[in-house]
Amino acid sequence: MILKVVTSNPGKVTEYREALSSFSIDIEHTRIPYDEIQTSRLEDVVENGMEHLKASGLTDFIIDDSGMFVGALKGFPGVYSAYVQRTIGNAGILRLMENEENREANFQCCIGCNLKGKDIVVLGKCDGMILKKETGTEGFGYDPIFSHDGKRSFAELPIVEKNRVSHRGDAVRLLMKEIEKVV
Ligand code: ITT
Repeated sequence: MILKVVTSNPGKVTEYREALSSFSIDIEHTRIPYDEIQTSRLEDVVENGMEHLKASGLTDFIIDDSGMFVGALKGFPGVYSAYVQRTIGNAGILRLMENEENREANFQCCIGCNLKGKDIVVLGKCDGMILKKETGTEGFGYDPIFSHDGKRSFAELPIVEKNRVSHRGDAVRLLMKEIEKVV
């Protein structure tokens, strides 16, 4: 089976390729821009994106909208994670978290999958914390400042290990349970 992963982020593609290879699903990186509506729910962004892509004739694809939600910042950057990463970046988040003892944060990944004419939407989660400094060189985005175990950042984990514990890995496992019902 081949699934197109529609994203501008090559880091996501690498993670999907690794996570789905054990299910004999091949990944085709597809870059088609689609509007990301401004809303407080990742699922709304994904459902809207799927409608847009299906209307353009695309089938058998995955899209992914993810966000990092920081407790002490009342869930910020959350659905604004892409904009915040592009503007203030990891250094900006660390500045906002200076002198903050509550480091609790979570990552969420919403996957929308269109397969054999059916739509599946799942939400994966990973609880963790914001580190005090950037660490590691793997991964992308917020990986150097996010840790699931308080010890190593996501950017210090080999991809197989990140997929085992991450929001995206969790979402893929939920997705596979649903795909098994469709195929
Ligand atoms: P597409 O929307 O084109 O798929 P994007 O990178 O804009 O790519 P998102 O909107 O889902 O993706 O991501 C929001 C931000 O969160 C963005 O800056 C990502 O780099 C970051 N992000 C998403 N998943 C992440 C992960 O697993 N680790 C670290 N940062 C992540």
